[in-house]
Amino acid sequence: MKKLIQAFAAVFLTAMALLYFVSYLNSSQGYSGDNTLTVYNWGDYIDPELIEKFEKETGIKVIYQTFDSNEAMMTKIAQGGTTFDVAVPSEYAVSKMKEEGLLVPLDHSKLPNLKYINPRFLNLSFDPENQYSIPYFWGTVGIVYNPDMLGGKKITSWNDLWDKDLRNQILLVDGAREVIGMGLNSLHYSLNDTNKAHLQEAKQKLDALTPNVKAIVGDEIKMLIANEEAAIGVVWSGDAAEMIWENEKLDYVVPKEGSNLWFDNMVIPKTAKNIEGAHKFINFMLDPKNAAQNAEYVGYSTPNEKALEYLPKEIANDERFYPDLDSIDNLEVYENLGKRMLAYYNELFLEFKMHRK
Ligand code: N2P
Repeated sequence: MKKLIQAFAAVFLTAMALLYFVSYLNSSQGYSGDNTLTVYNWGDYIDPELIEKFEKETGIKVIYQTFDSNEAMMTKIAQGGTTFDVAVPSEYAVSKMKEEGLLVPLDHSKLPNLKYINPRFLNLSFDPENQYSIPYFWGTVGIVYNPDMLGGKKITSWNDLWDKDLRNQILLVDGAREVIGMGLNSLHYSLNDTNKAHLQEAKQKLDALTPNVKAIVGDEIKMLIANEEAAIGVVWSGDAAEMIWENEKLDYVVPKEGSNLWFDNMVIPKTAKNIEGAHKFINFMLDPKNAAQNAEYVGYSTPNEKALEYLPKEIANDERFYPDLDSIDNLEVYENLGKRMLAYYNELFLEFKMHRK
C-alpha cells in the first residue's frame, strides 16, 4: 500500500511539474490569450521600433514571425496548428485565402484610421469593400542595376537581361510568380497567362537566361547589390529603393514590355486567437505617423495618403517608387489563377531552379 501511495505521489508530482512547465512554455512563447499578438509578416517588412511602440501603447506583447513567399505563408496557415493573429498576403493570396475560408471578416468600426488610406487603394477587385484586407504597402517588380558595372549601359527591358555580356551578373528574387512572370512578360504574354504552351515557352526562355543568373536569393539581395556583388537584380520596388539609399549609383526601371503591380495587405487569419488585439495592431499601422515611419524604414511605398505628408519629399516625390498609376498602362496585378494553376507556376519555378544546378 505504501508503495502504491508513493507511486501515485510520484505520478501526481510529475504531472504537476509537466503542467507547470507547459504553462511556462506557453507564456514564454506568448500564447497566453489577450495579452499577446502573433504577427506573421514578410522578412524586413516592418520597423522593429514600431513593434515596441505598439507594445508600450497597448500592453500587448507581440510575437513576430516572418515568411518569404505568399506560398509558404498560405501553406503554413492552411495547415493550422499556429496562432497567427495578423498576416500580410499579397492581393492574389488574399483572394485565394478568402476562397479557402482562411480569413476572418474585419470590423471596420475598430479601424478608424482606415480613412487615411488613399481611396484608389481601397475596394479593389480581390477584396471589394475591404471586408477582409487592409492595404499595407504597394509597388512594382522591376530591375535594379548598376550602370558603372555595365560600362554605362542603360537597362530598359526584360529582354536586355539575355545579353551574353551579362554572364553571372544577375540576381533574381526568390518568387515563383515574379520569375515566371519575367519569362512571360519577356515574350509579351500576360502575367496571368494560363496557357500551358505559353508557360512552357516562358520556362524555356528562363532556362536560356541561366548563364547570366548568379543566384536566386531572398532579402540578402539588397546587401549583395548595394555592395556591388552583382550588377543587376530583379526585385520588388521597395527593395530597390532601399538599395539606392545605400548606393546612389544604382537605378531602378520598370521594363518596357510590362511588369507587375502588387498590393500587400493586413488580414486576420482563421488561426487568430486575439481578434481584438489584431484590430488594434492594424489600426496602429494605419496611423499616418506610424505608416510614414514604417515606409521610411523599409523603403516600400505606403498607400496611406496622410503618411505621405510626413515622408521626406525626395521619397514621396520619387516617381520610380510612387509612379502615377493612372498614367501607366503596362502593369498587371496578379490574379488568383486557382489552386491548380498556381501549383503549376510553382512547379515550373522549381524546375527552373533545379535546371540551374
Ligand atoms: C519585403 C518583401 C516584400 C514583399 N522583404 C513584396 N510583396
